[in-house]
Amino acid sequence: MLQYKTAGESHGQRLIALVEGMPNGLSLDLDMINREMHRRQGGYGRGGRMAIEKDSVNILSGIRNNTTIGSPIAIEIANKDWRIDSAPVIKRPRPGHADLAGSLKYLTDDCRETLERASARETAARVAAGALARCLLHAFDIKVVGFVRTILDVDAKIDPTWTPDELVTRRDANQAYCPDQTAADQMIAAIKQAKRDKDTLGGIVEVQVHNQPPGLGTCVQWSDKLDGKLMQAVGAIQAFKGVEIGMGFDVARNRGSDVHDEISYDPAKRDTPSLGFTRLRNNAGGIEGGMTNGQPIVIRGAMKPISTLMKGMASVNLDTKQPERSDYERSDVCSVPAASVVAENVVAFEIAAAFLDKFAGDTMIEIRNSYDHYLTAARAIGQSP
Ligand code: EPS
Repeated sequence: MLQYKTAGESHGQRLIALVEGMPNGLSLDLDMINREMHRRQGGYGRGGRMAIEKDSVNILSGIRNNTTIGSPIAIEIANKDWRIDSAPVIKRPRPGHADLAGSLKYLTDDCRETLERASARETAARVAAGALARCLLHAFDIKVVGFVRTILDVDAKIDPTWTPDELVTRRDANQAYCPDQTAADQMIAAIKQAKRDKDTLGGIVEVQVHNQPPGLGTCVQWSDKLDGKLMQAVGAIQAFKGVEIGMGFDVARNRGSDVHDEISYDPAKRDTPSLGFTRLRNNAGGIEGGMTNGQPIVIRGAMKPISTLMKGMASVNLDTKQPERSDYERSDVCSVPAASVVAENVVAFEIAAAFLDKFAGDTMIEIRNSYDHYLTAARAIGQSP
């Protein structure tokens, strides 16, 4: 079973990801992993902290000559801004942040006790684990691409015929990480205006997965359903308040005949992930019954605006209980582009985990054999032996 945990505080010594369940024999693409680390630090709307940090991974265990040996993989990312012991106390909780809920939970009048771990700095460790897992997906030509779909009221127009490679090229052409350049310009203008107004912005990110086989996930046990796992992974990113797959909440506003994706068969497509079972549309977002159905996975997450506002919001002082403006610390104006990198990589991790659940083995050799046997058998469904 592929799984990971993270450790580390925003201004602690370092961040850690511990990944367990990677098979033996997977060669790691460290350049790709560090590119993802770098992308997560970027995107328009980031604040001063990202000028300080230079995130890159140091893999401490589980590899030999950049190839996995089957043991747990410990990854560290250094925090240059390490000053947790001297960082100022925070007495005036920021609405929307973990400050107040955490102070009530941990019985403290200093919000820093909570915010250090609640901080989205921790997503650097999630990206490291997810990018590591992508090395496995790359070995099977499975592509995961994340991008910004919406910031405030600016919606990107995404052509459903764009291939994953096209999406990546278009996305990487601007600092909004948005494949629609016209929308990207408007998003950047909106972030500039929010900064002038001492305010913050949220938005919607989308992740697509292409070329994965059908049958990942399961309908058998609620806790193993792939849609549930993906929704947890995306919904657990700091500041995310909503997740939808495919048509999402609009399924509730339409009739069955307008929602479900009718099935046909095209023998010419037998060698694609659909195994020949084609659909005219993909409202299901690639998952039916908790399992991949051979269509691309489409998942979106809604991020609230950053809760640290330069102009503050109404709050109370935890000592006096008197009304005061919430505390302001150096912060981002909008980190939706960065969050799209986080979403992309946490989704990649869940797909890799589901892939290893289905094609399990101690070594890449066994996993590849299992995958090839499955595809051969699946293409022969309905044919007499
Ligand atoms: C964050 C506050 C800011 C962000 C940080 C998340 O950090 P600082 O308080 O040090 O200025 O820059 O994000 C990161 C450090 C990061 O790597 O993404 C918060 O309170 O969540």
